[in-house]
Amino acid sequence: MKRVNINFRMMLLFLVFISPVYSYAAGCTENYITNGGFENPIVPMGGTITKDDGLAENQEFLWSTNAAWYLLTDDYMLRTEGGESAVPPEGYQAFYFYGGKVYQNTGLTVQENTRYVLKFRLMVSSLSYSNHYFFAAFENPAGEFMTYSGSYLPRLAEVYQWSDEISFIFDSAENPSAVGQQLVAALYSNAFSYIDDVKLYVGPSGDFDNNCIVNMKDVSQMADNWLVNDAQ
Ligand SMILES: [Ca+2]
Ligand SMILES: [Ca+2]
Repeated sequence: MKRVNINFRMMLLFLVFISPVYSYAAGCTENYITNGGFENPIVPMGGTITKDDGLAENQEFLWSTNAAWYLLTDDYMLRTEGGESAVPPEGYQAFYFYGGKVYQNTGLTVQENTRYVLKFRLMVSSLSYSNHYFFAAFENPAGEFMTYSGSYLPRLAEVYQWSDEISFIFDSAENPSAVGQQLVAALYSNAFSYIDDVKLYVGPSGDFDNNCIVNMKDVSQMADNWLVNDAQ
């Protein structure tokens, strides 16, 4: 919450006090990522499909008709459980890539005062290079960032161990210039990275506890973060 600024705090207070219950009509439970578990196309159990197996003819491509992901990467592989790696946290398959980005056009247009929460699980096979990074971004179709995270790699204590669910949050109230643009969710890495269980949820600005309603509980959570961060 370090990037929460004064204007955003005031906007949240306005939402809470002027309209006592600000709920989000679209609901917060719909997942806007397609094939976020990388279960399509199906890989024979114990096997892999690699770049050399003809998944793609070009470096950048639509992975398959129903798979929804686009890749811009040096190397990648769709893999199942087994081998030296940990069991995927969702389903049987996970995705591995090295260098570049994996991204999906969500089909959403950024709305005013809306909160976009991208969730995913991450695993790496090496932590030995200090210049390795893995970060998430929301961007437009031209690849221009609306916002991006810091690297998540420092959080990972061990190799071949899936992270807990990571949440990357973009609140359009903090970047009004993004409103009206198509929303692309992207994951960038130059490490040997495995990802699985990618999801995107949409809710109202300031809904810190993700219950789809902005009320005093969110204000108190914001205040807690405010005090913690301002004390650092
Ligand atoms: Ca999976
Ligand atoms: Ca809430």
